[in-house]
Amino acid sequence: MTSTVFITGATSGFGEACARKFADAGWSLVLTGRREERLNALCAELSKKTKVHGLVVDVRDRAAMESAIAGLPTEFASIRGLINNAGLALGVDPAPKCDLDDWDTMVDTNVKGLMYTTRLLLPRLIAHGRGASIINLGSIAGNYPYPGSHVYGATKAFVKQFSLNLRCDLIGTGVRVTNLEPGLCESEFSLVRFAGDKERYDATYAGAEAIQPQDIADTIFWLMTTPAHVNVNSLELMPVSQTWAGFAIDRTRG
Ligand code: NDP
Ligand code: 8X3
Repeated sequence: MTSTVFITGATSGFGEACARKFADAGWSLVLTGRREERLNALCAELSKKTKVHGLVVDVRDRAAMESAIAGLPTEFASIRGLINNAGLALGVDPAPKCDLDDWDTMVDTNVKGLMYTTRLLLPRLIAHGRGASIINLGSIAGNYPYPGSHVYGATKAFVKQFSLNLRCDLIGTGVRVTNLEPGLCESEFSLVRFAGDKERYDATYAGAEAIQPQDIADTIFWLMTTPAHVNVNSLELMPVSQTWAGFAIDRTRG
């Protein structure tokens, strides 16, 4: 039987690269995103290679997620892989300058959206059993603090602990869970974070040889196709150019 992968946030970046990668490998796809035009164009393109079902849905909308998943056509009903990828960062200002609406949006998307998708698909993943996988898009921001990360990093720390905790509850089901923790990757992520500021976007990646969405898609494909008895709990990736900057010290105190 053909395997089906459910990818949230397939309209750009990692999600889109994953859709292409899994389509090339002959998997069936359920693709989600809010931008209807982009999603439809991708579905139309990939349906020349494999079976594709597009869902224009906002992961923050619990009722819409419930009905989209409940209404999956029979041929897409059995899910072997879930890529919980939809997510975003908004801003890098220090916490006292932040807009609470932005914080709400990050929590609603990165935490609650991921939570809804996971819970709604768990019965299908468990029914698939051995060989099924959940790949959650965490981040280095969930592992290390940096200025301006505040709520974004905290949402990714949630993703890390949720992933580990899920493993406990999925014992005996055969369903695997991985928290994938990338560092600097080139995608629209930074355009969204910098509210469309292309100059800041360009400066972020200049000379850094950042990880590309294709690198992430290759990694996720590998994670989902490792032998069924192997679970990669966490996997942190950085471009070679990226390391740590050390601790900050306030020297105005004496
Ligand atoms: P992109 O901005 O390129 O893609 C984000 C995707 O998420 C889009 O398809 C977007 O689709 C979707 N999305 C955002 N909000 C919602 C929502 N409310 N409902 C449904 N879909 C939504 O970013 P990346 O591909 O780089 O990021 C993917 C994931 O990887 C994110 O979780 C991010 O935090 C994480 N990550 C990114 C890193 C990076 O440096 N790029 C590093 C580490 C982790 P649409 O707007 O159409 O809804
Ligand atoms: C995205 C990576 O370093 O911008 O999660 O937080 S970082």
